[in-house]
Amino acid sequence: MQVRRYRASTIHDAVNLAKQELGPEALILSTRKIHGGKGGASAYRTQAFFEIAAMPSGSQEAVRSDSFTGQGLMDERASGFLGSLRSELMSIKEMIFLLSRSGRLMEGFRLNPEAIEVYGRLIRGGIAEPYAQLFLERGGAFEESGDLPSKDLHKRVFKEVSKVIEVTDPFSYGQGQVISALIGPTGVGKTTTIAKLAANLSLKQKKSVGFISIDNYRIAAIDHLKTYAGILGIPCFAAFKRAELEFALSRMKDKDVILIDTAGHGHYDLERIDTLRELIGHDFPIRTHLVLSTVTNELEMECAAKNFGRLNFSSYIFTKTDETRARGVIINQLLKLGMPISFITTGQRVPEDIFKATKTGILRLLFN
Ligand SMILES: Nc1nc2c(ncn2[C@@H]2O[C@H](COP(=O)(O)OP(=O)(O)O)[C@@H](O)[C@H]2O)c(=O)[nH]1
Ligand SMILES: [Mg+2]
Repeated sequence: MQVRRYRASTIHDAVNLAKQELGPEALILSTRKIHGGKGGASAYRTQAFFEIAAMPSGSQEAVRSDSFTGQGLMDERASGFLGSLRSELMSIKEMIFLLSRSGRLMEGFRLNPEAIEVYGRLIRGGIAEPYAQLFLERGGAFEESGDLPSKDLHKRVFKEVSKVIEVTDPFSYGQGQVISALIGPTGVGKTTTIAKLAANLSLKQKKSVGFISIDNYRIAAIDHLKTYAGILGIPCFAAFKRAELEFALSRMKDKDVILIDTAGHGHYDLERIDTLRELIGHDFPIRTHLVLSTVTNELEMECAAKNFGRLNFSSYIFTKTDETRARGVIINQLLKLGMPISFITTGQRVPEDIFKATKTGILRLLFN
């Protein structure tokens, strides 16, 4: 099958022409901007226009022989591009998706065709477009000399991603008792995460653990925590007021770790967030950790982080990573509001579906 070329004043129009003729799954082999004035189709003599090379999907063999004999239409860069296409098998649909988001990256993609594959992985992983571009640039993807094998480019770019990830272990602060409160919007998985943490701390690490619930707005919610407390043999106190919190803490001062479950607040409900701050934000040595679900809309996530910031949280816990492939929202959030990550949860099973945040663990979650 011959490689065909399509010209139009925009890339989208050229892609559409190819799609009409070769079908929706056609493969885009190369794209280039041609500046008007030097011949070419008369309609484009004075203006810049775009030219794409495309072929129907499933005809890679034919193209490979084209490039071996030198009779094909691809230049060196296009065949490099084809290499990345072979591994990714991008359909026109996917290319349109990438091109529509890439804007000025097109020039960079032509300089280094491998970059498009890496870019595709970042975008499909949920990393926002400007950040994907930032990571590519930091990884040297668009430098003329950066014609390194794709594997190296992946490595360099992922290394740049890993540089923005900061991790922390809330349960290794000094020698004394650790008191951790999980805060965050309703339904993100706070209570479930507390149960997972408690099971791992008490069963695996042999630490003594206590629970406090200050879920004072939904009275039934304490039952949820109490159920886990019963199963794990962990004491559980309810505390709605400062005196009750003081009492609970004094009763459990011999525990290695106290985990505090809090009411799920609407993150716009600043009044309730402030009530919680009044209760736990004073002289108690309580560290707060913000629980965010990775399936939450990103603007909402950002807003939740800002509003719960009133409680001076010291780490993020990201939940429900099993429910999305776009886990790059974690990186987007870190770039917007930098803060270390302590834990990631990966499902509903207690206690299995949780892991302590590490740079490699998070990279694996994002790109494997
Ligand atoms: N798929 C998935 N579901 C989770 C995860 N963590 C919690 N959940 C579920 O999310 C729902 C709300 O959890 P819950 O702990 O009650 O949230 P809370 O309101 O923040 O305390 C429950 O059905 C949990 O089983 C997770 O990592 N993955
Ligand atoms: Mg709860």
